[in-house]
Amino acid sequence: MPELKILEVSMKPFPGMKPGTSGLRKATKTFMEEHYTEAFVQCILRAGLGDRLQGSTLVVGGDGRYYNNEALQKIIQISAANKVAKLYIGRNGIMSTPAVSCYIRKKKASGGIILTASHNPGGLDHDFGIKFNTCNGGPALENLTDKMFELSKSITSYLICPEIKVDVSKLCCVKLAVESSHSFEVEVVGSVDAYLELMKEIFDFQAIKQLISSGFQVTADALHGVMGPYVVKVLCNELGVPEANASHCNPLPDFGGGHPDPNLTYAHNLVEVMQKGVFDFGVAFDGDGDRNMILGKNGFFVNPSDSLAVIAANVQCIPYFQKHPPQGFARSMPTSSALDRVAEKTGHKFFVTPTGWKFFGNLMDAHVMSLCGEESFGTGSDHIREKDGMWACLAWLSILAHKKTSVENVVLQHWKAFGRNFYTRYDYENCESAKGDQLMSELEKLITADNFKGKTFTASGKSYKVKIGENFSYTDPVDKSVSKNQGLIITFEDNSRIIFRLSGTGVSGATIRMYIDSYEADQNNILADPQVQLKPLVEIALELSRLKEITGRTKPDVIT
Ligand code: VG1
Ligand code: CO
Repeated sequence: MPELKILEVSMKPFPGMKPGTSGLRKATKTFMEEHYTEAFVQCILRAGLGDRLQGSTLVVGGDGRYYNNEALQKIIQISAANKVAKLYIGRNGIMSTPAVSCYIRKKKASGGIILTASHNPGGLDHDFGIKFNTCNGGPALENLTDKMFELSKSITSYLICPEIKVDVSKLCCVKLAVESSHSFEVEVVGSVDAYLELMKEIFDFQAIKQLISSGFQVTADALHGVMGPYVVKVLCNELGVPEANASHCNPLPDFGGGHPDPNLTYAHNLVEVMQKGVFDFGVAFDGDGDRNMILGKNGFFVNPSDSLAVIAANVQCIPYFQKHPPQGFARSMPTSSALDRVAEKTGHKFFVTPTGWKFFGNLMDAHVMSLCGEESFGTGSDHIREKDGMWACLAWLSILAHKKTSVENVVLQHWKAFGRNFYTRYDYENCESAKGDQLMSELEKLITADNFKGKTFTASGKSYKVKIGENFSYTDPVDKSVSKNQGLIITFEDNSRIIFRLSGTGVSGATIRMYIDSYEADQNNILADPQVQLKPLVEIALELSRLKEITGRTKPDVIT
């Protein structure tokens, strides 16, 4: 077999190749620019793997969005030229983010590359993205993504074997000989198999199957993202959910024109289906399968922060946690404090991290934390190092199988036992970048000034006295690295919080996120509507931030 040639292709560095909260996300057309994807992949390999690059093994997956396959072939060609030894690739380039994490760990791979912009819409006129995960299966930490960004500013060439083309539509193992006697292997693997095996080790499939066969009606919506095949194999084939109850399970390059984001706005289809009162349980997933939204009968919405707290309070329903009792719990800073109360009552260690899953990995690797989540519909445990949509769905089904009651009752019982955190998030998408920066810097000045503490604000008849105003900074307890500027927090005397952050996953302009968290211990009040209950704090937040004046926005795009 003649050896395949390695070419060194010259190029000019691209500006702004800075990975955000989760990978590099840009307009698809940017990734399609000549040399763009190649340059970033070269930066991942060189900066992400360093001296472990030669002879390394990588797992490659993706959510099937537009440009997935072109980018995948480039990764194959560049990996071969950079002396990577082996790639495991999900069939058709499809493998969810949690499944890639699972595969990296299972194969003891050096890392993985995931072709996804997650919940961002896909297509020629929308977004594409690339995430890099390290050998623990988790997203690359900031020190590595910073290295990638630094390299991207000076890189002037990349290595590629342009002759290689692998048919990824069939399960196969291709061995290739590359220039200077390097052997390179590509194995196309089933997207679901290894992941399904892991789920079977964690959950009692028999118990869930029994629940479903007893007439408990489950419906799932994959929003045309990567989860289609997982829903069919795990929920339908294994657990007996009729395929007719699984919607949008064919992955499409443009997600059928929608946002593959499982929230009340973008997964409104599921909301409407659930409101009809036929199904007992509804679940939707995001584009790359790491997020989940859980709904109960008649559309009862489980707030993601509550979902995390409920799972934490019911770990005994999950066999995995019986074998490995949870070490500790963690949430991201803007997530509601519902989990804090569970940790306090159950005596678990507890951590608050900045937004983004990468901050949880160190705590898990150090065995001090094993269950965590974010308000943005992400929940997971230390079975892998990513948030995991299907895992959350199965955790809920396990709890329901165990308690033999409705989703709504499980949540109500939780509020009765722990009190309720009223919570909401407002997203103002696509604001002008300069306005977003202005809002944050003016607000920071205001809330960190000496005279801010102790001030009282009143709106709609309720008053709140400031306990502290701060810009959240995190020191990783394991590696002691410091992450600054992680969001502005105003905490009041009753521990209610107003939080402002700029999104790190948007592609153009600024997305301003405003989060409101407020605790209610009074049992007579726990059924109130969060939007009514939180109105005074929303008004105070809008007043303090001058959001309307600065951005001109009178309404958020999404309310959760
Ligand atoms: C958002 C969420 C964050 C999540 C991140 C990645 O980030 O708020 O909680 O970890 O998306 O999720 P930001 O910076 O836009 O607020 V995913 O499903 O893209 O991997
Ligand atoms: Co995602």
